[in-house]
Amino acid sequence: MKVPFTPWPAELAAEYRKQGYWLDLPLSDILERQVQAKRDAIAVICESRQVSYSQLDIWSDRLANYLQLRGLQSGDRALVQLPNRVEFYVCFFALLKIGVVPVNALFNHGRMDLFAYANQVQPKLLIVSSRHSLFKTREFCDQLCQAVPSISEIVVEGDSPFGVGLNTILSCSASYDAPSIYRPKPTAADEVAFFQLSGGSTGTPKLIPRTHNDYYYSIRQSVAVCQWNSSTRYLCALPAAHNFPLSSPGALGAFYAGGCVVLAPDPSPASCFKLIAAHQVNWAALVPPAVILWLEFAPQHQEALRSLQYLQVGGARLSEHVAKRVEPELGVHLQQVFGMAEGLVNYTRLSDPLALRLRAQGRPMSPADEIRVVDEAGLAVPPGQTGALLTRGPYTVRGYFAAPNHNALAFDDEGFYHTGDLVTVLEDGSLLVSGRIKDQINRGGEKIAAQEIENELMAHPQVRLAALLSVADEVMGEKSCAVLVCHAPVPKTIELRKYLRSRGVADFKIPDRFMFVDALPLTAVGKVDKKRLQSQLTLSASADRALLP
Ligand code: OOB
Repeated sequence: MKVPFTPWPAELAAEYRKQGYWLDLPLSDILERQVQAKRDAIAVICESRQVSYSQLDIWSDRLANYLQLRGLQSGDRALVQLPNRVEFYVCFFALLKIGVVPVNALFNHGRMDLFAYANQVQPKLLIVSSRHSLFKTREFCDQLCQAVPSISEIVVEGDSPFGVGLNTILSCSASYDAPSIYRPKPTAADEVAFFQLSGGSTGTPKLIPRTHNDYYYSIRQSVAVCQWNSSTRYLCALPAAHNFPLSSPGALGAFYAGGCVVLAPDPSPASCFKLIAAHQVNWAALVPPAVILWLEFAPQHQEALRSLQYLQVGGARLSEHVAKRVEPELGVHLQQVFGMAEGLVNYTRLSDPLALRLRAQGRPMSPADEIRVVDEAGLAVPPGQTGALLTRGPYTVRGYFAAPNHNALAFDDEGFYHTGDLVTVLEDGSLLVSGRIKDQINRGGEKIAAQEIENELMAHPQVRLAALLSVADEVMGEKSCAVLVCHAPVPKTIELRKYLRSRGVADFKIPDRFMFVDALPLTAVGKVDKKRLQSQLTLSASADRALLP
């Protein structure tokens, strides 16, 4: 059974093929072509393991065969949550090979997120890691299986008292090598390959169906723009499943170019600097808060960064003040990246003058990316003025998975995706990101949908009204602040945090601050007036006085 998605109009699809954007090749071709071209080259370095392209292929074949023997079929869905280890790519390619469509949850996602994804896609297969606190015992897994009865197969990375061990499958050559059992008819490239995760602004996280054709194009075009080749040694320190380190150009770009991916467990300088030195890394990608940590750490460790030539920064706005320090203090060339899991990715070009690379967040990577910047009435604003960014193109999706009501708001009649970002277009087409109209907090690149947390807070018996807002933070860029109207006795913040955790809210989504007020400003129709509240909060923060009357 095919996974449904909103297709591109037929005449545009034909045009994308004609222009060579869509090649009608499955994403698994990325691995296959390197197995042909340079099978013994190292594809991934993960701790002490140096894994060649052919090893990646053999392992993903074994897992594909195993899953096929267990009855998984093209069109079935999987929920995968793995840390930054080579097993992530093994699973990614194995599932591509048999056409099983995964949601790759980020490793810091919590119970609430996993339930929401599983409920939406009804997976047959769960691939998780016992390195995650939720999967050290079988308790949560049992709850998930009970709530989502479609789950029939559980594979666990790491030592585990439940499920089938991933390493057992990968090392079992006798059972799963013999002439590839799977070799299914290749998945059509205009079908869904996997789901990306939306940063979200609504109550339930939205899933983004990415097709082989559109995603493969975004990878090839990223590789071209960033001029990657087989000498590229890319440090993957951001969560491997995120669109930025996966495809911008990310690990898949490195594989496509025949380069090497060096996996770091996290982006801290303590984890990354020694890996950069040990493996002669020349490209890395970070979110702005990690850049600040690198800048602090660098003076005593300058030697470690000798091989690093390019540093990509994206996921959240990099302040010009921090941007200015990057090249002289880290000795690298800065590239800003403004992308989104829905598609559009903007890069500053390697040849852009420094002043532009410090100021702008890049320009669309494809000549076929269409950009509109509009005012509140939906009318185009002149260049140089700020407006809401809309986009469509050969790798920007036309709809979220199974979300017709939200799609009607997020995509217009002409298929433009309303990104929720406020931008200014410069003369050369570069974009400056100046703000946001979507109800989201961008906490150092990690996105929090305000409504999701407000709903959780309002489920607390003492909370009458809740609004989650963004507050400026020097390191994180933004942090979250919950403004609450409560019944007496007002709950303690420690209790509210505990309560949210007990409901499965991931740590990074727990409000950094709480404020208790008597009333919240309301709009004419009686909804919380978040715009007014946000400006009151911003004003009071800058004047450093009490928040609200
Ligand atoms: C990336 O993807 P998502 O889906 O986690 O988040 C997308 C949103 C954008 O709509 C924008 O609000 C924000 O994150 N954003 C930036 C930014 N890059 C992303 N805001 C300001 N400056 C930037 N450079 O975050 C993502 C996907 C692919 C590549 C890079 C980032």
